[in-house]
Amino acid sequence: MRQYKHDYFHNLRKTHWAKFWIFLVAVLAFVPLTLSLQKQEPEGLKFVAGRVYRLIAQSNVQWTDTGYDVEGEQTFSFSASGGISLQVGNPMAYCGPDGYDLKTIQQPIQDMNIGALIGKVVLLISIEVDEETGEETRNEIVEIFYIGSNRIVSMPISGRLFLGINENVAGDNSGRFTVDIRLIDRDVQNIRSQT
Ligand SMILES: [Ca+2]
Repeated sequence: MRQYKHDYFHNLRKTHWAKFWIFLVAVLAFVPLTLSLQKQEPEGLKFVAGRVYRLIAQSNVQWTDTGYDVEGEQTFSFSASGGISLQVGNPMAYCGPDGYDLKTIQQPIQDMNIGALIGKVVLLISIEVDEETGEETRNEIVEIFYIGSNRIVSMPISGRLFLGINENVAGDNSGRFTVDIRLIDRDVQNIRSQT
């Protein structure tokens, strides 16, 4: 009887351990499965203070990804040149980085000239991929700001820097702006503000 009792509890304990291991394996198998549903994007390039970077803003797409990441509060000087047409074949629709002397409600920044150089910073929170359709949903915070031909801008948030044209219908445009951008050194900024 005593022996039977011992075997009984021993087997019971073994069953519990077996259940535990099955549970653990199931959990470990599930973790990479859920992680694969959250896509990651590679980090962008970083600006080094004081250096001048020459970037391009294409006019026939609304936004050009610069490939660079910025940090909130970083201050940059922008200097842009070049010319674009806001409507191919229309010689009147030509403008430089300050834009065309017209403001419409159908443009990203409504109180600035149409066609002007603008920028945006996109902070990606997550990319969720629908398992069945493969469709991606990007959860992101977007801040748009004005640049024009010459301006110093403090970044509103951290994220990927895009350059764009202050116009919604970009498909019929031609040309591009050349944009020289320089990260202003924080120490130099501090010295300037103290003097
Ligand atoms: Ca256009």
